[in-house]
Amino acid sequence: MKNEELAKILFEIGEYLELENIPFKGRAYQAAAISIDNLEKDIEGIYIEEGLKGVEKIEGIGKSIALKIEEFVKTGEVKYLEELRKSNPIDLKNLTKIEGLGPKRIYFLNKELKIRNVAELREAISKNKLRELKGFSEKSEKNILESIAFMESSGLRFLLSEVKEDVETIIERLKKFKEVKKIQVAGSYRRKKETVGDIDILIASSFPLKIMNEFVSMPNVLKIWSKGETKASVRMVKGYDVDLRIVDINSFGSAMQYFTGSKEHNIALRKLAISKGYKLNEYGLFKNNISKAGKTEEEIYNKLGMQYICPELRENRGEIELALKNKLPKLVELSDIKGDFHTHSSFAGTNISMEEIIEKAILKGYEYIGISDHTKDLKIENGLNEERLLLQKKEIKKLNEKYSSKIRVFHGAEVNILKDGSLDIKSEVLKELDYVNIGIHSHFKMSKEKMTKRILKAMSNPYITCLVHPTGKIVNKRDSYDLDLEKIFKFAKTNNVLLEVNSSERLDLNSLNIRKAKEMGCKFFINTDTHNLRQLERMEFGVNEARRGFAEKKDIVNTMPREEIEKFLKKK
Ligand code: DGT
Ligand code: CA
Ligand code: CA
Repeated sequence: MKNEELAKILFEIGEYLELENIPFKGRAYQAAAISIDNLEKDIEGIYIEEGLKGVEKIEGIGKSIALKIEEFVKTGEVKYLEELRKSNPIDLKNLTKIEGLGPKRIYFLNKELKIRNVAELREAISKNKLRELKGFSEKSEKNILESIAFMESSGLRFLLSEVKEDVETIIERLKKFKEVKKIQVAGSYRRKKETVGDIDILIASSFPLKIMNEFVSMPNVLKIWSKGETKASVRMVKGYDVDLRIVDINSFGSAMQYFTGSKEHNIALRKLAISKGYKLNEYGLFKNNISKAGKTEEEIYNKLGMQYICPELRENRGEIELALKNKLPKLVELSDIKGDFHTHSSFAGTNISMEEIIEKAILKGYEYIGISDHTKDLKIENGLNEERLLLQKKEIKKLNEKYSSKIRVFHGAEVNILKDGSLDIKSEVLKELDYVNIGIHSHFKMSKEKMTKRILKAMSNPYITCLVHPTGKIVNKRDSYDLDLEKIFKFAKTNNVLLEVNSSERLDLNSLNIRKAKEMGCKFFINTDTHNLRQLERMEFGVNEARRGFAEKKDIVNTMPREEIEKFLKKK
């Protein structure tokens, strides 16, 4: 039922209207919100059966609010709220999240101290300004600060790699109960987004009570936000939330479809369903109130006359149109990857020997592995100079003899792009390597023009194989440098320089850039940037990004079999 979601929207509209000092209208929206929240019937059902007239019959709902409800049922959103949010300088959405602050007090703070957002509120408190106001005290200042801190910590998004193990443990644990018929993770986690806000778990069961109890008493639950018959939400010790929903097995597919999102994908899909005479919601796909599909996601997409869309593509970025035309790309898979071209050995700065890297790569079933230590400008990593690179070449030759029947070892390096775009290793030595990665590790702040020129100059060296972590971004830590990526992609295409999809917390290139580069004809390495043996396992996170970027096997060079890639690298 969408009643709850609609009630929230109406309530927020009411809050804005109160804030704009139109209390009468504001209260009308809030009364409507309460009325919708208390409704026993599904508002969508009422609208579909009885139209606008039926909606107007609901207590407290007049013509103008009924029209908003109609818009919501049809499109999943109410534009009026977006307009209010945009036109109003006060960040009500975030300010009302603070404990003890409702619209009235926020309005008061805005009038007295011109506070518009959380940052300005914190600033005012730091100057002890709130305690001077009627209804506020030193104590309430302290409470507000605490609440802001909490809110900000919960506003953090987590890398998929940070939560993956925990999520798998939770699933394993809940799976054991015989009452659980099906269990799956939905939401952004299933779409394999680079970061997730919270984790959404879906269970099919006819005995929700028992499962709810088990869920909220799992180890590492810090706080229980809510626990109902079919819905619960908890905060885990690490700081993220897990939402659980229990549904009927017959609508498990439609619930998965709905809760996998993204919201944008769902809104577009629902519109499409309506245009074909269906109604789509988390309970199923209906025609004239008769269920036509819902047990599996596949049957829903098929009934709508389209290919199944895998979760990674569900962002409403053209995937629906492609699926309707039967033209979705066949995305690259983790099992397509035959080697890794970004690993750091103890020959330079790490604790893992080349042998260890090679043996782990053999265990993973790779056909080849590249060793790419840092070069001399990177002193903290004990970067290699020309002489030591040549020494390493001899070592790798021996290793290739030792492991020849099992794997091919490629000798590379991660060469620094210096401030002026030159490289810190001479071309005569670069020529001796099997491949050359280049990347930026210093002087991040430069004008867009200079930075672009710097990278293009480095890429123009004829021995370069791949530009690694092209934008310099690190998720949750550092923004990308100012850069004309289109120029870089164009140059990469014409000069046969690969672009890296780095699987570490950099996730660079990210999905949007991968897609753009692919459309411009670029090819990629997906690499792990391994500094310890465990990190050799993080290839999947780069593959996720590539998939979200519509990349296919043919776009990713390290899916080539050994002989083919040997030829490819020789050409350089
Ligand atoms: P997150 O948690 O911020 O990383 O992102 P999601 O996509 O996991 O979002 P979440 O956890 O708020 O909701 C899970 C899914 O439920 C979402 O992807 C789609 C569906 N959903 C949630 N709210 C709405 C909504 O207002 N309208 C529609 N159509 N779907 C929604
Ligand atoms: Ca989520
Ligand atoms: Ca959620």
